[in-house]
Amino acid sequence: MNNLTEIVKEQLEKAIKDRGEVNILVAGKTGVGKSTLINAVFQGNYAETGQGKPVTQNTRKITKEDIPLSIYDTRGLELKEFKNNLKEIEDLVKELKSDKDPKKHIHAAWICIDENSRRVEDAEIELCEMLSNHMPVIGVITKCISDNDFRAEVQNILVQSKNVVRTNSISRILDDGHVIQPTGLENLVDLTMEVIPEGQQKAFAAAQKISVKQKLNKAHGIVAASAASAAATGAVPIPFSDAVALVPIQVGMLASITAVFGMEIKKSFLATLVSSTLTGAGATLAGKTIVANLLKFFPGAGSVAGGAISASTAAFLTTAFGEAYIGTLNHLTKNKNINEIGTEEIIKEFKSRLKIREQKAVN
Ligand SMILES: Nc1nc2c(ncn2[C@@H]2O[C@H](COP(=O)(O)OP(=O)(O)O)[C@@H](O)[C@H]2O)c(=O)[nH]1
Ligand SMILES: [Mg+2]
Repeated sequence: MNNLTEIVKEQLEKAIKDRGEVNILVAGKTGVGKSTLINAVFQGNYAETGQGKPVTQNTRKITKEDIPLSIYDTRGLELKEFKNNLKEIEDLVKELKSDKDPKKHIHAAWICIDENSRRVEDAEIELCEMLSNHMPVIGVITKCISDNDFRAEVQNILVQSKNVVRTNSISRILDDGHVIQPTGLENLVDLTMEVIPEGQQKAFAAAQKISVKQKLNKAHGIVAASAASAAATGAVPIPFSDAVALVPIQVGMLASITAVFGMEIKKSFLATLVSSTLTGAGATLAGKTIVANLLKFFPGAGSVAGGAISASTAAFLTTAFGEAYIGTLNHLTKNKNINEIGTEEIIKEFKSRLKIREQKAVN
């Protein structure tokens, strides 16, 4: 298959599938700050996208197009009939868990408790006990101002929880003029990443907007895996004419990095990115052009003998190409939301990073 359009389409589908999906249950009394927390942590204003789909009397499933996350928003813990409510939640959790596809399971739960209440309710204790039989549970103290040992108390009471995190989702000015900044959100993201299954981690890294570090971690992993595939292609030196085999690897790598950064990826964007750096214009790919382009960007790459590149050179070129792309997205997301960055801007930055390397190596 030598057609770039087809390669892009196929690799894009693969990248999205490989990123997977993650489902988080967020529970707590009405008013504790669940919606505010969800909006502070995740891309896409989940809590503002209407009501979501009711799945039990007090639980709604909220999804957003292009974001690989579903939130199960659970209310009604303050009601007298909370035991019924708990039973409904457990039935739902068990039903989802019985699905063979791990994408359907709920992968972690956040039980939210308002710090100002200074109290853990029976409903929250029972919910934690029940949920922890099915998934990792994290206690989230919301609207935090001063701890006064409340965190330790919650940790003692919610014994089955993996951890208890103090958070504040929005900045707020107190009566005395003191400003309380958002806190604890990165900690919550890091701890959640630790407890969810490996297969959900890329989706979680993509969906959250708090930690660039988590996105970078996953992106570097993608580059390493792609470099290994490139090396495998060249177990014996790859003749230039066969270097076309590297294109799906490179395209897949760029698609996966884009996906893990949580950016909407369009076919046209990827095709332009690849053709303007790697393959040149034209639908038919030539191995010679690809190698020439890669070597132009990374002239110190290694052995190129007899019209072939070695496995380690293929791996090196793939790593360098991928890392330049990670650097591009990392740089551009410093001042802008990922989905506000234009295609031209990304291509310009990516090319300039490749050029910088080219010049460095020459001088
Ligand atoms: N200061 C502060 N206020 C918050 C925080 N989270 C929520 N709130 C406020 O508490 C109220 C209820 O929040 P909401 O997210 O709707 O609660 P939910 O019913 O649990 O979804 C709103 O007025 C929020 O602005 C927080 O972390 N800090
Ligand atoms: Mg709400």
